[in-house]
Amino acid sequence: MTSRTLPSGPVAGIAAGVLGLGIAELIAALAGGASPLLALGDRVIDLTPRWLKEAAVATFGTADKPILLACVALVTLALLGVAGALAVRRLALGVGMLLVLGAVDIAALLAERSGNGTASPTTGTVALVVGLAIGITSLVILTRRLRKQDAPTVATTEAEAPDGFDRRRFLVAASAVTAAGVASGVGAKVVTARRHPATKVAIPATVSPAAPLPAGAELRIDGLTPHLTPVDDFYRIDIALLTPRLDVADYRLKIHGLVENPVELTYQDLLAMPLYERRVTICCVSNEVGGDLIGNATWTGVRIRDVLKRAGLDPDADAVKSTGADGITIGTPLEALTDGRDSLLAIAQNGEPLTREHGFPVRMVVPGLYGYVSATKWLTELEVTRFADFRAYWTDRGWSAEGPIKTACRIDIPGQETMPGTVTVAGVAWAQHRGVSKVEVRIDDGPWQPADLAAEDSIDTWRQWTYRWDATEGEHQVQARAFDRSGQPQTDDEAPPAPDGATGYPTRTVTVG
Ligand SMILES: Nc1nc2c(c(=O)[nH]1)N[C@H]1C(S)=C(S)[C@@H](COP(=O)(O)O)O[C@H]1N2
Ligand SMILES: [Mo]
Repeated sequence: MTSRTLPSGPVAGIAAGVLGLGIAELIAALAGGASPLLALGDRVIDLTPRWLKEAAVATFGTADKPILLACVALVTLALLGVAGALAVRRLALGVGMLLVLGAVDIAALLAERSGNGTASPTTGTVALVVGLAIGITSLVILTRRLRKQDAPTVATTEAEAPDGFDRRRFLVAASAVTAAGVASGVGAKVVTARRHPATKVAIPATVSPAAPLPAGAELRIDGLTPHLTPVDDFYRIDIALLTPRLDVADYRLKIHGLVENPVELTYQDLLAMPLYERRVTICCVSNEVGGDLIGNATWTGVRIRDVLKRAGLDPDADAVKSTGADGITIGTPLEALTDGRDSLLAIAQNGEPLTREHGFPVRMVVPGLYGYVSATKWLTELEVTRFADFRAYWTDRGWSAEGPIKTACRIDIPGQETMPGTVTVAGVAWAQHRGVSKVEVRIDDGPWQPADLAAEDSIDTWRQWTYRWDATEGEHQVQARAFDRSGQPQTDDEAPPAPDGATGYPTRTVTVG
């Protein structure tokens, strides 16, 4: 579309809207308010039906959030264009539409949870109202010459434009307004990043370092998942677009509920307790068979049982309901936190303080349980309670209250094509807190053959495996299955992730030639 045929009404609407939103974002960022755009995105996530969410995650993986934001932005731009077109016909219609869009965003902002350390929804709302006023003013000015005095004629192209309309001047003005809006938006991003620099904290020495990695636990095969997952490659699952930004200076962890004496711990209090370092593989319940929503890291932190002991447990309790600053609630069996496994309030991942994405400053890590029932990030509260007395974020949405990780494995190599001859089949297998005792491979529904296992790191981590396959030309099906230490193989029942974890053999169709 050339500048000649660009319809002026929509151009004016989009320019005015971008300016208003940009200013709103900038004021919100400067004043510590919640972002109007992210609030809208969060409401869309909340209102999205579960089947659509699952389809989005299945299709886009962890890119689902940026794609969602892009969709929200596109729809918003389209609606702004409509508002501009309406404003040319009748100003009141265009302004009315902007007011409706603003009202929707205000509703989204007010529904935003203002947890410990997250930006204020009220301040975000004030910022949006200012932005809205500026947007409406810009719309009035930009479309002024496009409206005929008394005839509600459509005047969208130069030929139809009313007298006194200078298209070149209009486009210059619209571009300047849009540019100012974009600049404000970029400014908002910069301000937010500056305001919350990655907090520097030093992790004290641990009383119990992780055991050295056994020789032979890391097979170093090209294409095989490394035993330790770098933090930057670690999968991420968040319910919210607004990643909480907590400050260690005013961080408080409340431990209350069925306890003898409620406790409140600061970050310094936690650092002063004995720190343990352990390698634990955590996994998402949404992980499909063969999926990559799983990662292994060295976690450093305080044992949850030590913290609970400080508060003193009521014998009636059977669960801990934890809360994250993003508003999530997670229910964990008390037993998994006290039975002797190394359940941690982690403050570091792979030797570095947690990143904001992975729960800075404190998160839970519980060997053997899916993340949605155990791995609370941005942890602010532990309420000792009973499963009968509460529901958590995901159980409210149909997922099981308890989520032990199911024995499973993944085939990393070969890919879908390979050369004939000896081919290395390799992958990882996991059965957290039970341990992997065996992996088997079969080709084209033939007999199961034992794979070679890497040395075992611990029963709480995954284990690499390899198998040498004499591949002949043609299309073949490669399958694998893992066994836990009790000798129990993973099930071949094919089940989707909901409600308590996917099952079935990972299968790769390989073309050899
Ligand atoms: N506060 C908070 N904690 C959370 C979540 C979340 O959305 N908010 N997601 C959970 C889920 S479903 C999983 S699988 C793990 C993922 O942790 P990661 O993002 O560090 O990999 O965190 C869990 N803890
Ligand atoms: Mo998850």
